[in-house]
Amino acid sequence: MTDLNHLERDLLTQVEAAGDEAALETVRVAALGKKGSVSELLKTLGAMTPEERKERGPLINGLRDRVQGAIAAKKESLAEAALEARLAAERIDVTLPVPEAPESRGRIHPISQVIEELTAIFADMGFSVAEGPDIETDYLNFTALNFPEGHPAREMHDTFFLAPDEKGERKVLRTHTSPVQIRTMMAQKPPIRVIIPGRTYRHDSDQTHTPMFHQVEGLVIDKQANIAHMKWILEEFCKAFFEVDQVKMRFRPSFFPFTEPSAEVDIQCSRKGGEIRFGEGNDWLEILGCGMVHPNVLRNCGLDPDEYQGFAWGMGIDRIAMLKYGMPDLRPFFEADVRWLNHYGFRPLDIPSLVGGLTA
Ligand code: 2NL
Repeated sequence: MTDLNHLERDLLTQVEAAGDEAALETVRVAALGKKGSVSELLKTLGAMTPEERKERGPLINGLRDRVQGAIAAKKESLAEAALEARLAAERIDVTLPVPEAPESRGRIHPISQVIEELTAIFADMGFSVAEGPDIETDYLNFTALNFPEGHPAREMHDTFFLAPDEKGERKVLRTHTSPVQIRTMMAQKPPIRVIIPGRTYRHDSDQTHTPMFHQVEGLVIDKQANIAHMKWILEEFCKAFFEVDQVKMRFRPSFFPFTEPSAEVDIQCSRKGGEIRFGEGNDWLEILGCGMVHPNVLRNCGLDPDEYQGFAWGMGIDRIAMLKYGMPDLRPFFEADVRWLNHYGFRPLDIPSLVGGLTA
């Protein structure tokens, strides 16, 4: 009797003391396993007389049931405690940044973005985009554009010439996008309204010049296309590109071989603390050159200057990108540094459109 009481108290104390499921399992095996203390007691019942068994049976079975019950209860409370501990220890950090969606990873280079912006603005005014080769003939790059023989731009000093071919012809890396306008005039009948964005090359390299840079030129040819149309188009372009409601412009007489008259165009700006703003202030900034297409150029393209006239303009894309987006140095444009691109680049889905503002 007292042995059974003693064993029971002992087992229940061990169950209570078990700190985790492994310790509890050890206690269970020691009591209820094949050779466990309680199992051994149960085995003694077989050798007893019926009277003895009648008396001892319920006591031993009772002991087994209570020990089993205590183990089951302890098992449940240990599992609960383990769950509580996990819940207390594990945290979801809701402040962790969500990774960018695959379709918005990567960055669009500012030059590409600005070309898209220009295209959206001029497309809205009925212009299409023309393209041409980077390697041009001397004729299309210079002669057709009314550059006289011996003009300084035709010097080795300024232009990248390729080795002469079997006919002795020296191709050039185009020094402007104008040859594409020549190609356009030779290929299609007016009215013509095109812009030509693209890579251009000059033998020039310093803080503000790279040997490869980008230009956009525009061309309008029609029977009556005149300077008033040109001024309107350029003003609408400047307002849309710099995203201002009004901007004063200044047309200064200038000279280009391919236009007559020619002008350089400044836009109104303010400069405060190194920051340039457009459409306000009393300062001026040169942004493009333009003019009425020279009659010789029209003739070179098979157009009769007495029937057709038009205007053209050209500007540096790299330069207007720097101005608009406040990029102080031109050189990183061409260094393929992902840190710079992450800073100044654009998200792939920020596609410029005039609907709801160019860069909304
Ligand atoms: C500038 C000035 C200009 C043109 C480009 C042009 C093209 C043809 C005929 C006549 Cl085919 N003109 N292009 C006209 C005036 C100025 O560029 O400063 N560019 C950066």
